[in-house]
Amino acid sequence: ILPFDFADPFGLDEQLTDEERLVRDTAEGYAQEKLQPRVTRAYLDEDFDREILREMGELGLLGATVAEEYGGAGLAYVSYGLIARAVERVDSGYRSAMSVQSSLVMYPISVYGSEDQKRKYLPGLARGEIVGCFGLTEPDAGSDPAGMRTRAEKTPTGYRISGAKTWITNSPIADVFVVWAKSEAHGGKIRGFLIEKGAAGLTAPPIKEKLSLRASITGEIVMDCVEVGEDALFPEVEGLKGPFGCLNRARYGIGWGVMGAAEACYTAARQYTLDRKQFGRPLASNQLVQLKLANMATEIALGTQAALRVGRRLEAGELIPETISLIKRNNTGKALEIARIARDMHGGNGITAEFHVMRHAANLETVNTYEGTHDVHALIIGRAITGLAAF
Ligand code: TGC
Ligand code: FAD
Repeated sequence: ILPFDFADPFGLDEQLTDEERLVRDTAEGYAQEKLQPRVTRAYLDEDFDREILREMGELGLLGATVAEEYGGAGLAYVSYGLIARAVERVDSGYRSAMSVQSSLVMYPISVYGSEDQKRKYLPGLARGEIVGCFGLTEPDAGSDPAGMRTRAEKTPTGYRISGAKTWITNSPIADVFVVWAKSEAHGGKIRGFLIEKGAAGLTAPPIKEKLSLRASITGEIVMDCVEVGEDALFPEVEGLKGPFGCLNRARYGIGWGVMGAAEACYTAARQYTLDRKQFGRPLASNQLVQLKLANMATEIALGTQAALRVGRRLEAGELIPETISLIKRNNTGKALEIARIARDMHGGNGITAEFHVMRHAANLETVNTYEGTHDVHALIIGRAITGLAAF
């Protein structure tokens, strides 16, 4: 009989390779030493420090799965997941910045882009010298991106793009915008375009006063007859499978990332209830408290194993989008529940910035909504179970 490890009941650590442990330790070290000390101020001030992307770039944490010849780290999917988990242990907003740059900007350029696009953008994005954003959602097309209104019209030299995207992570500080639009020249099919900051008619106003994900910067993308050349078009992909292909990777990363936030809340609640005494004994000696901790440990152990399984299948070339929906949905829902309960277990202290748990809970409200809401992922899984689309 071996002892129970409260922080890793199923021995996740033993299931990793030496390289993966090294990546994890690098990401954990950076997140705890450099991100944790600045997160409270950033959150309260609603400020995203753009330098963070440069720091992540220096450590090879951006575009982890992108080939080394284009500046990526050439790592496999589990390593990418471990980076997301380490960063989100500090704040979901910092993981957001990393996952947008990696999965929603570098990934599509690396698989849908022309050779020129790859050489032009990927090395700078990998170093964090340039910032990217991903524009799919519109004011009237959130869960149903097929309903987008943004249009690209053909011009003699390229395209003229008009429309508005909203809720776009990093857009106010972006240098390059991945924008999805219906292209008249391609039979109204959705196509991807790379627009550069400074293009005439392009603006990206911030969305202020968020009560969640405050250490992440969010904005709109407003395109008023923005002219781009033919070289701005992703040549290799057409239809919604373009953006969904990126979302598969980002949602997978979220499946890992939220487990980091959940672990932060669980370990904080464990320590707090061991240290704090009421009725003459530690809070942790009460059955109700132990039940909550047992539930947290169980969900985290199951959630990380599920994320690892999906990661290993991706590494084997087995992409089953519904299994990604399963971990994005379930792990985020469980992490949100864990953060709310950890907040409760901290009593009055739990509502302060100093104890972090309420910040995680507030952040996870967004994570439950973006990249496909909790219910939309249920419908994706439901469609696969029944063969019937319910949306
Ligand atoms: P549907 O008919 O299901 O599919 C249309 C085409 O797309 C293909 N497809 C996929 N391809 C690859 N991976 C997937 N997961 C795919 N899912 C679908 C499909 O095969 C088809 O291809 P083709 O060749 O036949 O045309 O499309 P639908 O319109 O019925 O979809 C419905 C639904 C609900 C599944 C979908 O619209 C959906 O997932 N909605 C949620 C929207 C969403 O996730 N938005 C995310 C915006 S980005 C974001 O939130 C970033 S947050 C960043 C951060 O800060 O971390
Ligand atoms: P809606 O689609 O209007 O949904 C509202 C509610 O209705 C939800 O509960 C939903 O589950 C439910 N619902 C919708 N359809 C159905 C149905 N058929 N059956 C049952 N219930 C349904 N988008 C990007 O493109 N790029 C980004 O970088 C990005 N970053 C974001 C950052 C933040 C901070 C936030 C909050 C959002 C971000 N998003 C981004 C947008 C995000 O993807 C959308 O908010 C999300 O897809 C939901 O769309 P919506 O907000 O329009 O909600």
